[in-house]
Amino acid sequence: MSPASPEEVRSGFVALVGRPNAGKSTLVNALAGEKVAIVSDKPQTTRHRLRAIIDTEDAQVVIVDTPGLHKPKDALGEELNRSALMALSDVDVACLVIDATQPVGEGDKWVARHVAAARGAKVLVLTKADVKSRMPMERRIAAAAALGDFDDIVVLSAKEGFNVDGFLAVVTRHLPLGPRFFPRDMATDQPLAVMLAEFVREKVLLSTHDEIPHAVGVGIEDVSYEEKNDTTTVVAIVYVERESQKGIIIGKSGEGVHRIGTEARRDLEPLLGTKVYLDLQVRVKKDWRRDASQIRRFGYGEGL
Ligand SMILES: Nc1nc2c(ncn2[C@@H]2O[C@H](COP(=O)(O)OP(=O)(O)OP(=O)(O)O)[C@@H](O)[C@H]2O)c(=O)[nH]1
Ligand SMILES: [Mg+2]
Repeated sequence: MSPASPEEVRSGFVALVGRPNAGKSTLVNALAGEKVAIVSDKPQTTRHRLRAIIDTEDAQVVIVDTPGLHKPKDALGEELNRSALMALSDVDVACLVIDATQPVGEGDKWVARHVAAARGAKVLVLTKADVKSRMPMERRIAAAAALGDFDDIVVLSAKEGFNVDGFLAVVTRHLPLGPRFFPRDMATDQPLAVMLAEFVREKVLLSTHDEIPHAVGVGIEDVSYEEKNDTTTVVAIVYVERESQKGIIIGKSGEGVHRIGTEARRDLEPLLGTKVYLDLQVRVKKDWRRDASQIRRFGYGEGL
């Protein structure tokens, strides 16, 4: 192979696909070295495709995070799956991300078939290697490896940072030589308003249970900066599907929404680099998850 010219680096796109909760977004953040994707213990946390750009001296790896593939129950679920599968259509490397703590199931087989049909190299990634399990790791690897024909298999823990660099080295090897696709200092392709909305939604996910996390959509209504006190005012609307859900989020004497606001501000301030005043309102938008135009308005799935 001829040596790279100064402008040429290993560059290309690497998609992470897998079942909900496998640890895709946690891996994206570990690779980026900063928070670009939201993470929670609730399935279907990620609702749109997003790119994190990992730039080094001799490579630019664009990691594509996707919504977890699952059996859809509504228009939102269908849109999330569509967006994840579309991400596979034109990447240099397709990674099947499996939670090593869970038995391999029918859902994984279904995802694996889509990965097999992708054009690029195929990498199997077993995450959560830090979690102790009665089944030895060799058997867990063997069960996952039977899902397809993989160019490489990587075992890692995004939470502990174990073998995250190893993963990056493996996928980089599969990328062609070429120009960088993005500016070198760009961490993600997500617009600021999307990140603000997602960071707020993460805090709602972390503080709610049962059906509520899935019923929540967040929109940013206004962002304005005031130099005098170096403060950005963010007006965010948390939408739910029912009055009862609204009450639960707001909580007794507004405690719930207050806590969400405090936690969200902690993430928004480093993102904006200013103090933040967060005006958080909760509104009902009945059955929005069945309304394709509303799903698009939130920017979920393929977005606007
Ligand atoms: N112990 C451990 N937990 C992890 C690891 N990676 C992710 N998790 C946890 O697994 C849960 C799901 O992580 P996410 O990164 O949101 O999973 P995801 O695959 O992006 O999920 P969706 O967006 O719903 O498809 C969270 O509670 C994470 O903290 C890991 O390496 N070790
Ligand atoms: Mg995710």
